[in-house]
Amino acid sequence: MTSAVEANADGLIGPTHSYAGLSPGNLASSLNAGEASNPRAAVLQGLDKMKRLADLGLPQFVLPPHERPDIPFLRTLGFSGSDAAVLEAAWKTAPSFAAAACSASPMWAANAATVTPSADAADGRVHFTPANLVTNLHRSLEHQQTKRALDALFPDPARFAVHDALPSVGHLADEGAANHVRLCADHGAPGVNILVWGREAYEPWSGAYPARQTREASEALARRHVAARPVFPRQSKAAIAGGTFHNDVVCVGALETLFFHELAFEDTEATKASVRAAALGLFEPVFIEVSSADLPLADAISSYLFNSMLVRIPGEDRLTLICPTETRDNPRSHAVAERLATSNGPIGKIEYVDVRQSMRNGGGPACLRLRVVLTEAELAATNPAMRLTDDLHSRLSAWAAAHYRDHLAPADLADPFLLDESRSALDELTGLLGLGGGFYPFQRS
Ligand code: SUG
Repeated sequence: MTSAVEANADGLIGPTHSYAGLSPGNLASSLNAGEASNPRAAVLQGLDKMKRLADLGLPQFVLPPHERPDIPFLRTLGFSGSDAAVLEAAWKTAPSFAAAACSASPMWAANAATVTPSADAADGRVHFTPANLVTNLHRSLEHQQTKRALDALFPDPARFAVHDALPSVGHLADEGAANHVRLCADHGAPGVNILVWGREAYEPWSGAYPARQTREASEALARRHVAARPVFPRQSKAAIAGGTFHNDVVCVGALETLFFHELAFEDTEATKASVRAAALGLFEPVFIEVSSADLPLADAISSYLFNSMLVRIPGEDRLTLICPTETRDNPRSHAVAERLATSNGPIGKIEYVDVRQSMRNGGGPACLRLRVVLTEAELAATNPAMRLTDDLHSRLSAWAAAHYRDHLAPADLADPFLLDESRSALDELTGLLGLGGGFYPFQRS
C-alpha cells in the first residue's frame, strides 16, 4: 500500500454571496431568501476554516470563485448590448434567471466533482468528474469553470484525469462528492465507494422536493472512473422530504467509520450489509447511527451535525469531527456530539467552526470542501500556487477585505458597479493563485 493523505480543496466564497432562495428542498436557502448577506464576512469565515485545517496538518487548497454575474449565460438567453445593459435588462425582464446568474454557489466544493483516488481507480490515476448540477439552474452554470479550476490544480494528465461533466439532463442528475463517501482502512489503501442516489432516471417523482442524484448518474461515475468496490444505496425518501437535499446533510464517513442519521438511507440494514460485503478482507466498517429519538431529522438538518468534516489529524489515533457552531447551539445535536467524544468510539474530539454566512444557504463545513486523497507523488504534482499557506491566507484575507462588500441586499445584485468590483477582484485573484490570464471568460473576451 502506498501511503496517502486526505487533502481538502475549498471553494473560495465569491463577492456576490447572497440569499436568493434558489434551492427548493434546501430549507435554509428558502428560509433566508431575501435577507441581506455579508460577502466579506463569508469569505473570511471560509478562509479561516481553511487555515484551521491547514494548521492541523492537512494539505489545503483553494478553488477560485466563478465569474458572477454570469454575463455569458445571460447572453445565451438573448440579452445583448454592453455587459451593464445585459444585466439591467435581465433583472427587468427575467429576474429569476438574473438571480441564478449572480449566485456564488460554486463555493460549495463538495458539489464540484466526484473524486476517485488512485488506490481505487483501475488505471492508477486520480479521477474527477465535475458535477452537472442540473437540478438547479444556478448550479447548472458551474461545471465548465469547475473543470478549468480542477485542470489548473491537477495539471499532470499522467497522474490526474479530469473528465467532463455527465450530460446535462435530468436522467443523469449529479451533485458530486456530496453523495459519495469512501471508507477504507487507511487513505492509501483500497476503499469502498458509497454512492448514494435519490431517484431513478425514469421514475415518476412525486416528492415535495427534488431528488438531485439519479442512480444512473452514480453508476455512470463509477463506470467511467473504473472505481473499485462501488455500492449504491438509496437515500431515504423521508430524508429528502424533510430537507435532506444531499446525503452529506445526514451522513459523513472517514476511514472505517460511517456516521449517519437513522433516516439517511431507504434501507439501512441492506446498506450496512452491502458496505460490509464490499469491505470484506480489507477492513471492518464501524457504523455509528444516530436515532430520530436522540436527534429528530429537523434538528439534524438545522444544526448540520452530519455536515461536519470527519478527519484524522496527523499523529492522532481517533478521528476529529469539525462541526459548525450551529451544532453547538442546538442542545440535542450538542448532546450527541459530546457523547461521541466521551465514548470509546472512533471519534475522539469535536471542534467547532464559524461558517454562519454559508450555513444560512444550507452550506456547512463539509459542503465547502472537496476531499481528495493524494499519495506523496500526487501531492507533489498539484499546483503549489493554489495551496493555502500562512502567507496565502493573509494575502487572500487582505484581498477580500479590499474588494468585498460587507452588506449586500438582493437588489444590489443588479448594481453594475458590483459586476465591475467582482471582475477586478477576480482579475487580481488570478495573479494571487497563479492562474494566468484567460482563466475567466471576461479575461478572454
Ligand atoms: O446546492 N445552496 C446550495 C448548498 C449546497 C450545500 N452543499 C452540500 N450539502 N454539499 C445548494 O442548495 C442556495 C443559494 C441561494 O438560495 O441563494 C444554494 O445554492
